[in-house]
Amino acid sequence: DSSDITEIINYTKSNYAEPNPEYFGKAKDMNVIYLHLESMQSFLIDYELNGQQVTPFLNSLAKNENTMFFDNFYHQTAQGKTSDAEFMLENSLYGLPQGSAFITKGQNKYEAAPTILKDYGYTSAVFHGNSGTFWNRNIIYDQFGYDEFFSADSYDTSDPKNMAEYGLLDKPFFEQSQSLLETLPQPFYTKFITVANHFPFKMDQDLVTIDKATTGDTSVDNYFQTARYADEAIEEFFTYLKESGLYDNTMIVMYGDHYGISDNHNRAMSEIIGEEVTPVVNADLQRVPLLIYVPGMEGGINHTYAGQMDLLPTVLHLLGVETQNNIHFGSDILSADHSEVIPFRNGNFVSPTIYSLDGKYYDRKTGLELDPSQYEQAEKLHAMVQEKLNYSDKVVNGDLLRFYSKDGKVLSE
Ligand code: GP9
Ligand code: MN
Repeated sequence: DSSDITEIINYTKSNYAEPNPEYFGKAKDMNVIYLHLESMQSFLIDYELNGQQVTPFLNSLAKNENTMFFDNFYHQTAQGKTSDAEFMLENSLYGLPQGSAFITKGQNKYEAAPTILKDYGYTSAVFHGNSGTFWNRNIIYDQFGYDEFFSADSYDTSDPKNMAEYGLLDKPFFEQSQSLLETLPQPFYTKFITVANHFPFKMDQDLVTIDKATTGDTSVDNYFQTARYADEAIEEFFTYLKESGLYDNTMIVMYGDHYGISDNHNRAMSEIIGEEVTPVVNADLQRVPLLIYVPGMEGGINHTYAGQMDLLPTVLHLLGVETQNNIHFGSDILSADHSEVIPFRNGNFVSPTIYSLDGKYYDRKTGLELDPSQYEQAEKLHAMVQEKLNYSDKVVNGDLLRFYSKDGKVLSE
């Protein structure tokens, strides 16, 4: 009931991270474009396969002077996969331990990014070349406050050559999205969901521009071809953004949604990365790229530990939007108060010092099990992670945002 929300507000307020004055409002009034990079993992950045870069365009962006590249950014998804990633970045609430909140909590009340930004004059839209009912998107996007959802019906999907298993291939998708994007009044808040780099990473061999890997594990070997295709599609979209002028007044956020290669493929992955996939290495394989481009912002490589839960407060602060009254369980990555303990949905966590993985603690530096003298610190972090997940679950399971109003006051039933 509404007393629960008071407890939650006290919790999120005590975890609030003040914006960094150096970055607050750096993207004020700019458009926002999110590029949802299906199954893109961080190990691909600067990886060379047979002497060739797999993602040359993303690699160049990671070094772009106005782009910040976060190389310790973790996905925090569970069974809800893509939908969990979206759920977190729109709400800074955790997905559920089982199933997909998009499906089971599609009718909840939310205070999501599109709703927050409406007060700042933003129009919002999602672009995705798959059926609108997939992951229950057509229902939950309304609850998030999205003005438009351009799904498969808005695209020409008649040429089978243009189709991937989950909808329109990325190149025709971005190309056809241009005229749809131009219908939106500015400033806009938008998200483009790609699909070509999706398990099992099969692609028409006429479209590939890089050889497969040769581990003998088909999904791993194919992964490089679809990732390269996605990289080229993003580059084409950037070319359009530059030509249309949007590049000069748009913040572009690119994030990998979750792993592409599961731990069923550790044998082949150890061949790819040249080391054994230990528990700690496996945890680090859950890193996904995060790149934030803001015109005029000083970029660089940022090593801060962070996760998908942290995106919303980070993006809102860049837009100059205060969040101290919001119920967010992540924290602004650029803030001095940002928490570098990154929970996974199963209660595991990573941090710059200690990893907690399936009931064991590890020293991040050595990759070995933690010395018992440090258990106390680890237990503390463990309890903190559990508490955070529990509070977030309370909000989602109890539909508690019904009792929340945006000025931070509690509404009665
Ligand atoms: C489908 C796409 C894939 O529309 O977003 O979702 P996933 O299988 O990655 O969760
Ligand atoms: Mn996905």
